[in-house]
Amino acid sequence: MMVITGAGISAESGIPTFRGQDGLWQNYSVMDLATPQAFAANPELVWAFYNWRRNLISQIKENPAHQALVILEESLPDFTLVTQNVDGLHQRAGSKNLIEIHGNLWRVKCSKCHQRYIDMSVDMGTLPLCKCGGLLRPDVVWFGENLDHQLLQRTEEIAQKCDVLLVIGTSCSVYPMAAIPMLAKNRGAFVAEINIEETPLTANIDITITGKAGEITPLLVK
Ligand code: BV8
Ligand code: ZN
Repeated sequence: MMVITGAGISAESGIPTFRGQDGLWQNYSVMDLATPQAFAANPELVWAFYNWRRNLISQIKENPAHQALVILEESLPDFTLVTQNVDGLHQRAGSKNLIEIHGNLWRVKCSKCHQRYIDMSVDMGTLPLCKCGGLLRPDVVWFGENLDHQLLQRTEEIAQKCDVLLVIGTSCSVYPMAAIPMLAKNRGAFVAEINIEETPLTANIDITITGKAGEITPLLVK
């Protein structure tokens, strides 16, 4: 079994989605902030955005959907969870076989020596520096940046061999991840989605369960 999750699975924890009406941050679009160009032009603004998210996530809890996926993983012989989220909630809930395909905002990497490490501070200041003096950045995949090649390859392999794929809380609008569900479908997987609204997948997959991830996922797992 393979599960793919997006921002919708964290919505009931209180983290705004990227495309919801609540939007993510004041009147900036993530597309303006989650890019290497934005970071080069205005690192303080981009760090203010990520510190705002760190602060928000540190105050909220993972929800029944995250927890249900941990139970599902424990009850199946072969289970992989691929998340597009960078909030770290799946890890916090206890998911083990987890691929964080777009990185994790609790990990930072140095623009100079490329060292990566976890830093759980809720506010890293406007221009956090590495021990080597280089400017630190969130270790997430920004728009226009390539995904980690190994992780993407592993994700494609699993999509091609899984029997069942469950897609939860993603608008399937960000590539290359958006193409993964149909890759599984075209290789014979049974594909289901849980979402509060239709997505580009809805017309092409086996089952769409319309509802909130925090309510549906635990029922499905039971
Ligand atoms: C790449 C980390 C090669 C950052 C993220 C033009 C120029 C440059 C690139 C492009 C371009 N045109 C297209 C591209 C490619 C681009 C892309 O796909 N753009 C889209 C917008 C068209 N992709 C990339 O740039 C990727 N890299 O392609 O490299 C390359 C190199 C150079 C030039 C070109 C290509 C990198 C993509 C990764 C970006 N990083 N995150 C951070 O988060 O800080 S993506 C970020 O947005 C999230 O991680 C997530 O993946 C995505 C949001 O998607 P969702 O998770 O689906 O969330 P969304 O809000 O959209 O939807 C929520 C869903 O939940 C909805 O369906 C809603 O109905 C549902 N929902 C809500 N509540 C609930 C619910 N469901 C259930 N229960 C609920 N309660
Ligand atoms: Zn460094």
